[in-house]
Amino acid sequence: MQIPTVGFLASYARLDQLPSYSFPEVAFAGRSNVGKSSLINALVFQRALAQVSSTPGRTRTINIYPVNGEWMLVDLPGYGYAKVSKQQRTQFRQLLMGYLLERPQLALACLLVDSRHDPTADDCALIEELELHHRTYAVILTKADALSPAAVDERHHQLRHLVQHCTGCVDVLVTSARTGLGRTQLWGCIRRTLAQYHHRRTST
Ligand SMILES: Nc1nc2c(ncn2[C@@H]2O[C@H](COP(=O)(O)OP(=O)(O)OP(=O)(O)O)[C@@H](O)[C@H]2O)c(=O)[nH]1
Ligand SMILES: [Mg+2]
Repeated sequence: MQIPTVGFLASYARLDQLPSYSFPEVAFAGRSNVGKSSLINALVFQRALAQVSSTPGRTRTINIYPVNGEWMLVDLPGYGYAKVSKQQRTQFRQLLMGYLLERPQLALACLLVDSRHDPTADDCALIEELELHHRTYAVILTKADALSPAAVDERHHQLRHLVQHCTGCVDVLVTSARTGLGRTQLWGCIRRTLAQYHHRRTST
């Protein structure tokens, strides 16, 4: 695979600060500590493009990374982190949901779910919201290296079953940022979705 050219555009703490270009965006969302920033780094073969931390709640802004001058990778703040104030949690949630449900440039939302655990109530609520808003999304299981292949298969089956009637879900993928598992499949999913996004825009 050709190594992509990736940069850093900026971090945004407010929705009204986001740029209004015509580049499509692929965003990584999911509960705090699920591995969003790590998977972004693995996807583009970088060690420290997006900040990774063992402390949950690390990513607090919307961070945008241009890829090959063609599209934007977007790292989002995580949800479900208990150790922030109620006011901060509401703020993060408004930023996240405002972005995921209303951003016109969003071509694909990658919803990351920890393969070691059942999807949380927040994960399921987000899937419902994405469906209601007719967004295109993929469910991405993370940290598959931490489980046996049989347990990963079981979780994969569970998540495919969960979204079997969802019209906006284009894929359910198994990944590990640590081993690179699923990277090729994730690239395939992104390429297909971007092609469809361009097709939709030029045919309307
Ligand atoms: N075993 C394993 N651990 C991982 C993997 N990906 C991430 N981690 C670990 O999970 C922790 C959180 O990773 P991050 O990438 O910072 O997670 P995040 O979702 O961006 O977290 P927030 O920004 O806090 O929402 C770190 O300790 C990572 O080393 C993986 O594929 N396998
Ligand atoms: Mg992060």
